[in-house]
Amino acid sequence: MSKLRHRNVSTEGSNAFTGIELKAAEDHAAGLTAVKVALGHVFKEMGVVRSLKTLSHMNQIDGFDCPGCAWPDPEKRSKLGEYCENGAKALSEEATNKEVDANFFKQHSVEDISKWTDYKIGKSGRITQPMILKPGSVYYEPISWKDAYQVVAEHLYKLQSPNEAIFYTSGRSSNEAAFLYGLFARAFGTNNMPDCSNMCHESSGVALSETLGIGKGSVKLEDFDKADVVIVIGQNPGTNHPRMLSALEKCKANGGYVVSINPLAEAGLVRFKNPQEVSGIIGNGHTLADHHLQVRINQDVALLKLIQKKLATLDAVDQMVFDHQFISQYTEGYEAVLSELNTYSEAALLDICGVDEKEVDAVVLLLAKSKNIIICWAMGLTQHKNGVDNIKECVNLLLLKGSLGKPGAGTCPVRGHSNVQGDRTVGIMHYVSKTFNEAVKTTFGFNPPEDMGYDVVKGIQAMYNKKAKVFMALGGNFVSAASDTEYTAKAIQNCELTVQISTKLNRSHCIVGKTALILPTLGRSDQDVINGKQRHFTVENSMGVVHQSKGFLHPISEDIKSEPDIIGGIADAYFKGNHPVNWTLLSSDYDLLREKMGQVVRGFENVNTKSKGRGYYLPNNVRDLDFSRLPNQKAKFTITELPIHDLKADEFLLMSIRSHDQFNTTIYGLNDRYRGVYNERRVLFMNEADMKRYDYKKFDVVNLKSNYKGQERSVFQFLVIPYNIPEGNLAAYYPETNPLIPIDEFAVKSNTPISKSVKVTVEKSITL
Ligand SMILES: Nc1nc2c(c(=O)[nH]1)N[C@H]1C(S)=C(S)[C@@H](COP(=O)(O)OP(=O)(O)OC[C@H]3O[C@@H](n4cnc5c(=O)[nH]c(N)nc54)[C@H](O)[C@@H]3O)O[C@H]1N2
Ligand SMILES: Nc1nc2c(c(=O)[nH]1)N[C@H]1C(S)=C(S)[C@@H](COP(=O)(O)OP(=O)(O)OC[C@H]3O[C@@H](n4cnc5c(=O)[nH]c(N)nc54)[C@H](O)[C@@H]3O)O[C@H]1N2
Ligand code: SF4
Ligand SMILES: [Mo]
Repeated sequence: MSKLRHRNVSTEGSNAFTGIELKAAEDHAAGLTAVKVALGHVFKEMGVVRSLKTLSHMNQIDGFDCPGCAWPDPEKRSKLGEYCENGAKALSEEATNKEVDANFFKQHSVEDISKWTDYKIGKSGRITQPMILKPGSVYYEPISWKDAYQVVAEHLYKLQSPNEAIFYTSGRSSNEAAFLYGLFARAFGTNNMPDCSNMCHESSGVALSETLGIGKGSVKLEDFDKADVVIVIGQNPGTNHPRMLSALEKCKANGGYVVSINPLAEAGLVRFKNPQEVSGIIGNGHTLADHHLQVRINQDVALLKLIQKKLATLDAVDQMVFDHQFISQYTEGYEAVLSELNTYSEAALLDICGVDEKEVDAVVLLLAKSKNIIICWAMGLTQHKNGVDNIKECVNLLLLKGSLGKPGAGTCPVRGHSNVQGDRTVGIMHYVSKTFNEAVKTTFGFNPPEDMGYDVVKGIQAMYNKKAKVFMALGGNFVSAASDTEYTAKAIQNCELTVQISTKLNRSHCIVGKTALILPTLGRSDQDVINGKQRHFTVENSMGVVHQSKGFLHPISEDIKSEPDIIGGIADAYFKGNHPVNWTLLSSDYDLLREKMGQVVRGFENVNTKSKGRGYYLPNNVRDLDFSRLPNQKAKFTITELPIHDLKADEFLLMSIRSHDQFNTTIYGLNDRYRGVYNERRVLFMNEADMKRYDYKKFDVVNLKSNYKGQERSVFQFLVIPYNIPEGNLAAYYPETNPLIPIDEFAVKSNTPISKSVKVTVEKSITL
């Protein structure tokens, strides 16, 4: 447990064990257990009547969008309920009856709270009133909204340059809130808008923009019904996007195949029982993944090159494997990629990726005869030093097969937070878009700044070096989510002011600047009423559908405000009427806000009307096979290199992953049911051969260390458990392992921390 300056707070909380139990890893996802577990969580937090009523509105047309992941809703919504176990958990977490109020903060100092586990902190409840932590104090005190806004305004005035302020966003915010927040940051004069996606799908955005001209995926939900093959690579949908399993199921029902590429044999991809079908409840479910390629951590480029090389050999015979018509009409760089593949031997690639050759060959044959291929991916590809290249190799494969811009084919980066894609679309970005800025100028009458802002990593470094002094967060849990926890904590503590606009309590409310504010906000499921009229907002899902979302629950407190109202309040206090934008009007009238958004953001014209009902698809050039935005008006094949890790003899590659009972830093519970781990998060998944080699027994207590550029970082007290994971690879949960990830180790071009390939050593813990 580490102690930090000016308040004696902990970055980690308690690392005491909670009573581990292991069972066989489940070989299927969903099924009746999922329904039971889901309802158990919801009833406990919300009560039975309130839960059932609320759940019946989730993901329904005219209801509210699930606060969980960004997976889209189907055209037809099931009356039985259109949500999964983890959606229900996300709702119960947000809509809990428990309150974090002034009394709570009187009883618990930030020092005390910080020593709790993330699980315990999160379970405290919903924050019900604005609070301030004054310099030197360890107890938050109540503050009025007006005074809170004034505190922010005064700190902003004191800055020597607008670039000393940082405006972070997490992907739960609505389009309206994110647009207004970005507008305020620009009006204030900075592009310092780091976003959770910098730690998430930024590598996808960079790779897809460079190769295909749009930083988003191209498939629609119905494409899964038409695909010959869906490849799921570096993603664990059974836990993180559970309703995606229904889409995979449909693909298979229509004769398609599913291929999983993952160091772990994740439950959802192996077998799946659909609780909405009787057969799913009483039967055994059915196999989802027809092939599982158990790749070594971060050796996907080797595997993808091997697959392409083998496909090229087959194509050389009859020119029937690749889509040569597509390649010549729409792409550039094909010959270069093919000759680069020739520089590798199949044996070498096979050896590097560690996959069984028979399995690779089976997949190659399948791909050779398939025309419509979808590739889905998530953090298993993006969070590596070569995250951008990982995705470029996926694009190469799709280009070879002409699997873009037609039904049943395309790119599918599966997004994390429910509106992370929308937040970026409406202007949360640290880089500068000339067209966006010009539209802001025309619509609002001020000049947005033109210098590049900080992303997450650069923002942390700026705070650490005291170049930034005010940190504001529209949602999220920055300290726990970012890499290099100790460094990040110190960076935050260097700030003069930190402001958290939050629904629930988390560690980032304890590890704060000299002055800290908590501004409580409405969640997805809450009714947003002003002057007796209910407002709704819009979100964009992972497939570019913009639709409306309308809360259902009466808010837990009268003293909570909507995100736009809070941003408007801050902007008003800062500008005091001396600005071309009427912030009070714009923030309170969402219809007006949307109208203005339509004048600035491409695809948002008439969003007020178009977003009603099922919503509408935003423009997507890949769907139209229009690559005119790219330098040579062609989609681009790219050449990538194999990643080099230079592991020392005793070093492992560690991936930090999510358990089944968490949403990022929010811990729903202590079980990882699908992997068979119960009542404990401090576990280290290790191959049995490695355990033998290093003489580890099940439940041995170990510490993990990373050593980059001579700097040692450690986390303590993890229980070794034998698991089906490639030799030399390890897995443990995020955020417990974040202190091991150096701040300056991130993906080339996207700056995404290397959360999935951290070099570590393991040592037995000496317990006294
Ligand atoms: N219930 C729940 N849902 C969530 C979240 C949550 O925490 N809980 N988080 C949301 C967010 S923000 C996001 S970004 C997504 C995250 O969704 P995922 O990316 O599915 O989440 P992770 O647990 O990080 O899992 C990464 C997967 O990649 C695999 N993997 C790791 N390294 C490699 C590699 O080198 N190669 C390959 N091929 N595979 C690898 C891991 O074994 C694991 O199966 O989920 C979203 N949905
Ligand atoms: N080691 C490691 N680190 C990682 C990852 C990893 O796989 N491994 N994954 C990365 C990824 S993919 C992501 S996206 C980031 C996540 O980073 P963040 O988005 O910063 O973290 P979350 O845990 O999602 O934030 C949860 C908090 O958001 C607040 N919140 C919830 N709903 C709302 C809302 O509607 N409005 C507002 N204003 N606040 C709300 C609550 O206070 C809650 O405690 O973490 C990254 N960090
Ligand atoms: S798949 Fe994602 S969006 Fe759909 S109900 Fe589950 S958590 Fe919510
Ligand atoms: Mo994410």
